[in-house]
Amino acid sequence: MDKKTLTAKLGVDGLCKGASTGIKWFASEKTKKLVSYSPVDNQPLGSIQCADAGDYERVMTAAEEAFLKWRAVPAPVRGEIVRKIALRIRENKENLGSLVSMEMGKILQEGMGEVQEMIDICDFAVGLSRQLYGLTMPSERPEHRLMEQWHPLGPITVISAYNFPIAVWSWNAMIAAVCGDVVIWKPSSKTPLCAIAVQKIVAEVMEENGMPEGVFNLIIGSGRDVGEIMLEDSRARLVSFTGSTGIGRHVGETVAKHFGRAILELGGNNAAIVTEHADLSQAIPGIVFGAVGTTGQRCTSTRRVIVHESKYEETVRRLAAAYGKLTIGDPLKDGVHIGPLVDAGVAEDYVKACEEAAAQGGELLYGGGLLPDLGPCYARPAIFKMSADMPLVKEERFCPILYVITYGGPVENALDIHNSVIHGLSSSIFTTDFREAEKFLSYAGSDCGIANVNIGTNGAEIGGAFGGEKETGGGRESGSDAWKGYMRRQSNAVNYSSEMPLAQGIKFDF
Ligand code: UN1
Repeated sequence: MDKKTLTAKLGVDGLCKGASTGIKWFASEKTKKLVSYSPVDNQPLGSIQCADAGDYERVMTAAEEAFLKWRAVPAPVRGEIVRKIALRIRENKENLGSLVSMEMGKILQEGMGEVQEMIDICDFAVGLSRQLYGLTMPSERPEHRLMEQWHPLGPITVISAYNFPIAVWSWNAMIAAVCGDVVIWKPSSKTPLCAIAVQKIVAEVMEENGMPEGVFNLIIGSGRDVGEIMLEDSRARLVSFTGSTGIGRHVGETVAKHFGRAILELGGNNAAIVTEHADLSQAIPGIVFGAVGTTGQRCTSTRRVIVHESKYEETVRRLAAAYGKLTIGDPLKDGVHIGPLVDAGVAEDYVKACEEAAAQGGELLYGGGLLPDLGPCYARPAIFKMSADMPLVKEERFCPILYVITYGGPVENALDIHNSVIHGLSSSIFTTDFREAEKFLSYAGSDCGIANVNIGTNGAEIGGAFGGEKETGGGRESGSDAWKGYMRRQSNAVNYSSEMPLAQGIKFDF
């Protein structure tokens, strides 16, 4: 489908307004217009009249009002609404997946995969809506009941990044919605149209089902006009932020000042360990997809390969051969493996990263450089041989540059290198030796939030809690019991005796 037809179909053609409380859209006349460019052909895809502080206030007021109604809807009924949202997203899977590809640049397969993640988290949330369990505990006092309940938290803010323009919102918003929270979404200014398209689909379902305006809200505006205000606003009880460690630190500090909660999904410097017992027929495809999938722009992308010296030659030969077979080009075309980077700025960062790798003594093993004939955002992925102590290896660069580092001796030596970076998001080990695998998974193994065996670092399923340690921020979202972060826990003690005994056996007679 051509650009025009697709954007018209999804209602993101023409000048879109930057704020929405559901089916209502509005935006200040005074703000700048934001033009969204497609990195595929470097042409404008659409434009937005940005929201300002006044628009944010209107959104937050609607959200607060909606919260009082939404929290009163029984959780399984909220789940039923989410089920209907999932059905509508299913109907729009191809359109949304294509828009993600056009606006962000990831290949259509991955664009569709992203929409699939949305569908999956909706389905998960539907089941969850009947399982927001609290525990009951035996009371130490006679004829007393001790239990806990989970209550809706309030309005929450989701600030998402360009690399997963819609899925990350859904992991937060669909869980938050069944929990009874209302959501204000601030998407990346690099991918606003994807957010508008999703907001429209969701708003339609809410309207059709007679649900209040203000449960799902969208705000597109600059950091200066709305971003800071959102972070400082204590009415938002939780801020879920996905982005860089640098900005995440500021988000965490600002939210902490008003004792808000923050879920921080920040950078990663994810490594795959390839041991002397690795099956390279698994390791190579896992590493290749990990390093060049999404053109290296996932938080979970593989940045480092820590390979046993006995496997170095073969690993490098096979990696280079695999890279040589990859097709770079229009992400919407069949057979293309690598689309463009999101914009020319990131392409420039990539060139700089390659220059730094070489300047620090890295040896270029494959690729590197931009492909200007295809457009300003296309790049050929690079593999460098590096040593673990080179400064660049300790940093996250959000582009398809892969560092191969060797280790000798037992797997513990690989683990030392593995854990020597500031981030702690995702990790993997390729081995057929169960002792090595178990060491990697043990308390003395990987220090990351995600640790995989014979699977690459990226492509986590929604069923697990997603997030990481250290300067990755510590937050968890998506599956498992991550829902607890979106609710308010309350411990309850109930006395059904006619006495008034105190806990801890205290006597306080008068
Ligand atoms: C991200 O890069 O911000 O695990 C999220 C993965 C995806 C999500 C990545 N499910 O690679």
